[in-house]
Amino acid sequence: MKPVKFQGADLYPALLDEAAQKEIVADIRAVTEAAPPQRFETRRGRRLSVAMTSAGRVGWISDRAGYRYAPTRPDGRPWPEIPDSVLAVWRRVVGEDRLPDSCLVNFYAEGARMGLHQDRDEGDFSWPVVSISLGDDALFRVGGVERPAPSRSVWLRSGDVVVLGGASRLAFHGIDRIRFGSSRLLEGGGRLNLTLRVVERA
Ligand SMILES: O=C(O)CCC(=O)C(=O)O
Ligand SMILES: [Mn+2]
Repeated sequence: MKPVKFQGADLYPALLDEAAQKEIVADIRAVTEAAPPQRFETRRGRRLSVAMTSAGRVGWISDRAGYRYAPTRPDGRPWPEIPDSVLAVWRRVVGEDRLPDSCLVNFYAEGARMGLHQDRDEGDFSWPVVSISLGDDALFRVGGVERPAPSRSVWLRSGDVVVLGGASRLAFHGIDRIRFGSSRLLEGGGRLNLTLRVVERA
């Protein structure tokens, strides 16, 4: 499938059919049962509205010491493995040469959002960031590599995949809001976003 360009990012609308989405949701449920998502605190003591957990060799955490990738969960245990159904999406849009070592699992309940930011804590920006949308629609905003660059937003739907690579790898992006209850994929509503990244330099 050929992607659509949006603000330099590659957008694959409806890349995942319903069966593929359901398989991923079931596999991610096993991840969240082993490592329950939590609303991390920021350095300033604010709680993020998005609940997060991770799979893979390293996971993203935040606390009063700041945010970072960590080889273990806050309770000291390792992160669950990235499910094959999720790695299969990376294989389709990036290839086999290198697989991601981190999968951030973001859960957006009603009212959750994510401010404009860059993904820049990884050791190797030559690999793209692959983001999988599941569940409720989300208004995704993408700007430029410099913060003042104009930004535009697009509604992402369940099964859509976005790749931030090349010139867009360090583009500012965020989620303005979700349309709570717009999808029936997740029991109880909400949005699940999986963000695959190569964190460790080869
Ligand atoms: O939820 C999304 O679509 C974006 C998530 C994101 O940008 C991140 O976790 O860094
Ligand atoms: Mn991001």
